[in-house]
Amino acid sequence: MMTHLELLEQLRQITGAPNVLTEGDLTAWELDWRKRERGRALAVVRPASTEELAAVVKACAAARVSMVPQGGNTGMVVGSTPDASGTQVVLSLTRMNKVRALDAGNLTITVDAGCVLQNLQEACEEAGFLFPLSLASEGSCTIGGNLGTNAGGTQVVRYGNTRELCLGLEVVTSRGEIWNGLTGLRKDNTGYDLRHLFIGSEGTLGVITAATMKLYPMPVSQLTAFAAVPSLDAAVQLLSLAHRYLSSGLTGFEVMGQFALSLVAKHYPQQRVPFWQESPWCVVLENSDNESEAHARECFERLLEAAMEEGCVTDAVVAESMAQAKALWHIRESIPLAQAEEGLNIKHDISISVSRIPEFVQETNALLLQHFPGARLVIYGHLGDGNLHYNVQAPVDDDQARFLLDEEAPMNSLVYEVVDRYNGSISAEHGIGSLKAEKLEHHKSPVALGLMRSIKQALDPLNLMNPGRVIRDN
Ligand code: FAD
Ligand code: 2HG
Ligand code: ZN
Repeated sequence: MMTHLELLEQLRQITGAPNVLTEGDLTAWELDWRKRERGRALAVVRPASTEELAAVVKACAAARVSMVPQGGNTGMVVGSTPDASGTQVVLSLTRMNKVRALDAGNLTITVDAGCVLQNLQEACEEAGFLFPLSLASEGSCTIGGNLGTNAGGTQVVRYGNTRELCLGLEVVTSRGEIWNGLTGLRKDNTGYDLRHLFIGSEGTLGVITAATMKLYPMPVSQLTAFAAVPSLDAAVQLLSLAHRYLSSGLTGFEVMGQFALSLVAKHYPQQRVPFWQESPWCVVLENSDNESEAHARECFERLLEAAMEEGCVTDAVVAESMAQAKALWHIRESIPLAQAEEGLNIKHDISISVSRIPEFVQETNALLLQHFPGARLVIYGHLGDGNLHYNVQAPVDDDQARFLLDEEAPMNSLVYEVVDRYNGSISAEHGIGSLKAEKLEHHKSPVALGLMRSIKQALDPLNLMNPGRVIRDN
């Protein structure tokens, strides 16, 4: 068997020595975004093409060295960083970042997996199209990572998750073969749809190297409103009205609790956060219109008038300019960053049916505060999709590290037990990674887990692709 030193030499020959990092400060690749775990890599390898990546995977497989695919390293569940063994190779895709082709007639774009999401959005915009995937991490996350996690974000209510935006993939398998499935076909029933196995597999089945994604016409007008709502019930009522009044124009519907907004006001005082002091909940909503700005405004005004009449909105602002719209969205997008400023925290990225969310929050809040007095609830998220970030910050003046060590496991059990009773999901959009791998075993049926293990065994028989993530080896 090849030694590690021999493998490193081979990797240098494939990618060039400067693209095999073994020394110096590797924090950017070894520490996860939430600073939950620090790993140690045998090497960080940065191939420039699919062929180079395939050769790297082949070499690692021959040496029986496991690999961790990594894009922007913005994942929330410790899935893209190596473990602490010093024996894993990080496959960093960020040098593979080109737009390969844009087919305007077919409304598709084909792009390397390491392309940063924002660059992809901008390339589409320059060509007059919308690529609707939108996350606060878009300045650094990659389309490969988005596909690997099946990321959600703020436009799912209209355009779906990353999975719904993808028509084809190119993948390097765990054996180092290249599968070219880059079709721009909207209909193709020729056997199992392999693309769907790799999407959301978090690097555990193979490495996504390119993708063909759907494009949409750029809406003529995009209007944003920020509304104060008296309760979560009122927010759900507003959502129903928004579906009715805006129909497919409704492209974003996010809810934000008062404490979540107070963190933005506290850590980013330059941002002017409307209504947070007087309202327990706020909603940011977006109306995209293909007719005209005047039409978009008219629809929004009718919606907000009806909502105020029904008492589900107490106050609202509609952005007057693109800059104002951006500022309102920026408030929402700053919540995870403000939470990170506040300190280490516990995240529950859960989904349940929209109509049951108010009841779920009321019940879980009461249980949680009974068992963990003083815990501070940071509740916000993609209400339009039934996805809440039901997060928890340590009590004021408590030691955060101690809080996580002692309280995270029992708190997760409590929250997820309620999620189960509501037939919900313990991971709506962030995935499983290593943080939730043990939990998955308690929340999936033995049949589902058995099928997942069979897929893993078939596609990665040597368990070299991101081992221990998603489905554990036991
Ligand atoms: P990484 O973090 O590098 O990797 C994530 C996972 O995908 C890992 O398991 C990794 O092994 C795998 N992977 C990476 N690249 C590939 C590849 N080419 N082939 C196969 N597997 C691969 N997520 C949401 O869903 N919605 C949000 O609204 C959202 N908002 C966020 C806001 C902030 C401020 C931050 C920091 C994160 C947010 N995230 C959100 C989480 C994160 O940005 C997404 O999960 C994103 O899709 C990860 O992309 P990445 O390139 O950073 O992937
Ligand atoms: C968001 O919606 C992201 O802002 C991050 O998914 C959520 O930090 C979180 O819990
Ligand atoms: Zn989210």
